[in-house]
Amino acid sequence: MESNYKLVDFKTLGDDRGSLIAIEEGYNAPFDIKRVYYIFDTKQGVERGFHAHINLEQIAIVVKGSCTFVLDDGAQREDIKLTSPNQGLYIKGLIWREMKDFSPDCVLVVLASEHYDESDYIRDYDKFLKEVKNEED
Ligand code: T46
Repeated sequence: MESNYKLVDFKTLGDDRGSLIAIEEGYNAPFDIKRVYYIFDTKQGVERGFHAHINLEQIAIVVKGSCTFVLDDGAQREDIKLTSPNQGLYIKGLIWREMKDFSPDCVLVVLASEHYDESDYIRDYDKFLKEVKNEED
């Protein structure tokens, strides 16, 4: 089965003035981008997330600093540390996510395929496991 998350590399454009990365829907973003949000000034020791989404597709990019995503597909958990604006973490559907180890300067930008909709969130881990099982049956 194809994984519901993967790291994607972005081509760095630039010249002697510095670097630039462009993300365009249908090119290096595999969905229509309806929403952009960013997380910054995260206090030391804070952990965020602790939910899954039913349908949402997202690309998370650390444009400055670093943080770690813990991704859980209901069978396995994996830590993915994001440290570079050249890489994005693509996540779709039923993946439980937690974010931790934010550096004080971390700016985490997220591109999303849908407008904000609280009904797309599963914030209870047991409910998430049940949804994964339903999807498999
Ligand atoms: C995700 C991870 C990576 C809005 O009003 N609009 C928005 O677009 C978002 C993303 C959040 N909110 C409100 C909802 C909450 O009252 O902002 C507050 C904080 O959101 P939340 O606690 O869901 O933040 P995180 O960091 O736990 O999760 C966020 C995204 O919500 C989520 O989709 O995948 O980042």
